[in-house]
Amino acid sequence: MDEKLLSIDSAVNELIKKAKEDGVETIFDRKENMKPCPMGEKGICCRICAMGPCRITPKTPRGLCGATADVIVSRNFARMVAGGAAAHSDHGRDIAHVLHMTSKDGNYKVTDEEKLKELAKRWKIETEGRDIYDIAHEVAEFALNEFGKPFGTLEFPPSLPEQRKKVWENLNIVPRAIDREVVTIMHSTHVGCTADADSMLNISMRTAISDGWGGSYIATELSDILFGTPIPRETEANLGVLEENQVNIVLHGHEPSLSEMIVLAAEDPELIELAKEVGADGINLAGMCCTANEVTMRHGVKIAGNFAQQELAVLTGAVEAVIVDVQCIFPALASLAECYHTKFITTSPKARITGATHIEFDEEKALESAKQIVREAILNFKNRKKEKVFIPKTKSHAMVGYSTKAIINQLDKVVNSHIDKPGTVKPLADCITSGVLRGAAGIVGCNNPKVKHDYGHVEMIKELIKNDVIVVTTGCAAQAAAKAGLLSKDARKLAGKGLATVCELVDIPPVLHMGSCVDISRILELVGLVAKQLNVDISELPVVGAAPEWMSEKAVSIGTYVVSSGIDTWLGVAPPVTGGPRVLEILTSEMENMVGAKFFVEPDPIKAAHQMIEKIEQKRKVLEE
Ligand code: BF8
Repeated sequence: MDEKLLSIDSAVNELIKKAKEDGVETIFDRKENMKPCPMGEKGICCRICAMGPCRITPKTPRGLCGATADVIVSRNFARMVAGGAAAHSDHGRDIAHVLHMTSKDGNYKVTDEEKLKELAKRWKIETEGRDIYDIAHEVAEFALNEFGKPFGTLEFPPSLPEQRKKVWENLNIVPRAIDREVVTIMHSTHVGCTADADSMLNISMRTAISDGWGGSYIATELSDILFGTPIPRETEANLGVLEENQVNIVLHGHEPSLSEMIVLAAEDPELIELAKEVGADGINLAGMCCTANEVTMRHGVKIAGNFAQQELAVLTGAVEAVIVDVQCIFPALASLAECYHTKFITTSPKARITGATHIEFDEEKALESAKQIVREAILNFKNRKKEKVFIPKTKSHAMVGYSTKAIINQLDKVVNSHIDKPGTVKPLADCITSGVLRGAAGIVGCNNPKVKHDYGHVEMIKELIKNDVIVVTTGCAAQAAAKAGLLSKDARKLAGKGLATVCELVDIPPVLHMGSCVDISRILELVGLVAKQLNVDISELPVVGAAPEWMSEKAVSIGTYVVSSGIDTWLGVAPPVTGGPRVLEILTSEMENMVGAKFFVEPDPIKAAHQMIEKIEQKRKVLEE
């Protein structure tokens, strides 16, 4: 294994070296020995019933039931969409339950009353003269109904252009209730149901749309109501944010209902005192993966790293606890933590991990629960072994927290109030139509050891901003950008002239951090508003998407709803569909006729960026006609 080739991040390479010295294994070692199954890679292995597993080969071109390669591939793809949509949407549901739990004197409160009232009005919930918590509870009930209502279709937000809705109506892919779409996939992929790739992909699009414009959108809006709509903040990113003399707690996972309470608990004077009693200078929180995005954009909590760095945080020997809830958590953390003093604390019954310390997070007694967890971490400080500690120096400055509202606030700085109304995306739309900005790109998604760590994200972003394409980013891609200094206002020196000028005038970095993966709904909202401003469909905008290092089922759902929303999307890793020629044809070609966008697969991020720029220029021509 050549460490130099594994990451563009020096902190990662230093810690991979330490792993060797310490005699412990990480994902980078496991990757060496893992040979992905060639059948699985093409999507042509069917494990849906017990007659098989059936593998499609030239000798066995059909499964025992007669399913063709395309049927098998399309079912496997649909199940990935269902898994991803379920994870995002269940997160949204949990947040809705927390909103339902809010009270004036409780741990969970309404923070953004204005947003709550706006949403209530949209959903025709009375707001006049009512207690804010009565409104909150009714909004929560309305949201919860969106998951399982028996009749009607999904309640779309006003950012969805009418033209887009028409496209979906014509294809009969307007989602009904969110859970219903996930269940429909599980049913349709059962043995003896859908055996038609075209139909299977239509069902997949409908489910994915229910994630992006439904479950994820709800997760974002309700999180903002509960914990505040993000505003631009300064932070720092990379493992260098860990502190030698403090109790280091890494918050990893997704749902802000846990992390928000840990942030509060870590500010408790008694616990800070306890930290001092055990010999530390204080308590240092650092985020990992999407939880990092949630707490950094609302509190400026520093970012320890992204998906591929979770083991490396433990390897520093300076982390008292890794506290996790759901999604994207390596089970490997349990055995790795045993080699150090780190407590690996699971908190959700949805994600229990053998070998972890399980302290169930009780939302009814949220702060008390959070304090108990933080106390565990503090008491563990005494077990830290000085000789095992190595904290890399690397960290970068970053600006985070560009919610749509925050972006509009920034744009208001350049509005000539004699001509235009403030509070709209018009200045952004004007920059795009005038060509000062050539277009916009959403760079999102994970780390995947099939790609040199962070290389895909960082190189693609650099190439795009150099060519006057403004970038918005979420998830682990956002953290790669943060670590590479691309979320800093200084990064405007890497931007083309047009983008640099806009950044200067509007006082923003060229790459805007929009949050966690469920917050891709913020990107949908922004592009939807720009499309409405220009009275066009989203598919007509010079806007593209990419997931250069994607790996999760959530990313499959995201990619599918982004393309279904009319945004061409580039993947740096091929999805497991190459064994189904019809499936491949639909995803990479025919979807364009259906929804006005399609998937592209290009492992080289620079080449992909140029394909994206070419697409942007094609769309500009049509827009300018
Ligand atoms: O939801 S980008 S590795 S952390 S799946 Fe996971 Fe991928 Fe990171 Fe957040 Ni998103």
